[in-house]
Amino acid sequence: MGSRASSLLREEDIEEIKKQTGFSHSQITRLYSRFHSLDKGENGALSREDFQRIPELAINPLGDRIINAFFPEGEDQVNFRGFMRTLAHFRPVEDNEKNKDPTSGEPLNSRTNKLFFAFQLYDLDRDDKISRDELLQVLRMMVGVNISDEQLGSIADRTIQEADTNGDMCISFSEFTKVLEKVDVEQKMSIRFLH
Ligand SMILES: [Ca+2]
Ligand SMILES: [Ca+2]
Repeated sequence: MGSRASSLLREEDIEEIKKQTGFSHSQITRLYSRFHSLDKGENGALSREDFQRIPELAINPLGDRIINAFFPEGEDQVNFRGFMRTLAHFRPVEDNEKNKDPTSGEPLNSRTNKLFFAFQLYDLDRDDKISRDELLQVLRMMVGVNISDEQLGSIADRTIQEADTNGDMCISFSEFTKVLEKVDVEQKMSIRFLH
């Protein structure tokens, strides 16, 4: 099983994914076997149902939103490269990356990219703003049923009031960034991948 999976991944593909995502060679081959075992259709791509079999996502209140983030707009399949690009946002920032050559481009796991990933979980219509309604939807998913609509509404209003500096009653990405200025996003949005 394992050898069959890794034989489908060519050495040059691994090198390219390594460059693009910062994952190590062994992480890529390990994630490839995971990808392969989730790929029930055995067509080299994952569907939404394939993702729903990942227990960590099945129990996450934002699981569906996170699953959505793996799919390019309008598509219902994601290949291994796309899978790895999305996962790369959750790669912890290693010490040796902190003073990297700035000309090599912004890595997918940078603070800004992690924040933008989180922002997009809210911005369902992708108009680059979080509206009150979009915020409410996420709040409702996170808090469950033990809180009234009225209470949720006032949490949403307060959050927007605090974040909204240009007075359009929506939260832009820069307003979002400002609110989370003091939050350790790098640490909160990281998953430990085995080396
Ligand atoms: Ca929006
Ligand atoms: Ca605003």
